[in-house]
Amino acid sequence: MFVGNHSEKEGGAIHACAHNCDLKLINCTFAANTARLLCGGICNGGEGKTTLTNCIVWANADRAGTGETSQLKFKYLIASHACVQGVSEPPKGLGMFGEDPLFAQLPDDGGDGWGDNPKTPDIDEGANDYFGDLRLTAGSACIDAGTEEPPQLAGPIDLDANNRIIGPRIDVGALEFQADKCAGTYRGPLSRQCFLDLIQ
Ligand SMILES: [Ca+2]
Ligand SMILES: [Ca+2]
Ligand SMILES: [Ca+2]
Repeated sequence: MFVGNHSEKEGGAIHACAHNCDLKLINCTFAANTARLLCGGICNGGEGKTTLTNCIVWANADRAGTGETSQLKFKYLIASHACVQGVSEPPKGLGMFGEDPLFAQLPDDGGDGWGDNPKTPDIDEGANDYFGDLRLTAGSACIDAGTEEPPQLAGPIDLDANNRIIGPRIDVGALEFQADKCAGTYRGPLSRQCFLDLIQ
């Protein structure tokens, strides 16, 4: 899980700047990372391959906004079942889809960036950072949308220590959707068992 990281140059979440660096990313979530210049998400600036399997790359931002190029920068990409914001149509988008993952709560940097800016010693810009809740909610296109065979490196449990696979297939992202632990606001069709606390 990579959230709320910032780069003053490129690659807010990851910047692989070595000449020949292969990145292999499996069942990771990259959300709301920022770069002052290019690519708030994952930047592989060299000749190496970027392999993206069952990953979410969403709401990362650079000076151009939050489109596809603000999420990923690469020379060679092998994508499979990857949810990437702003992804363009195939063939460029092969292996990727661009539906909103419907996180429970989006991160929010409070409008003044992530972390404390050392150039303003009187203000702690990190005090208002909120890293969100990046669990999937009902109706998310990432639920059961991972590879047919779960990658071996995904392991038996997710980042919340719940079973890595619930339902017919592994989910896309770092956290498997928990049908009986839905949190936050209901935003999708009621297609599976889901318990909500209703105030009124
Ligand atoms: Ca902040
Ligand atoms: Ca400061
Ligand atoms: Ca699943």
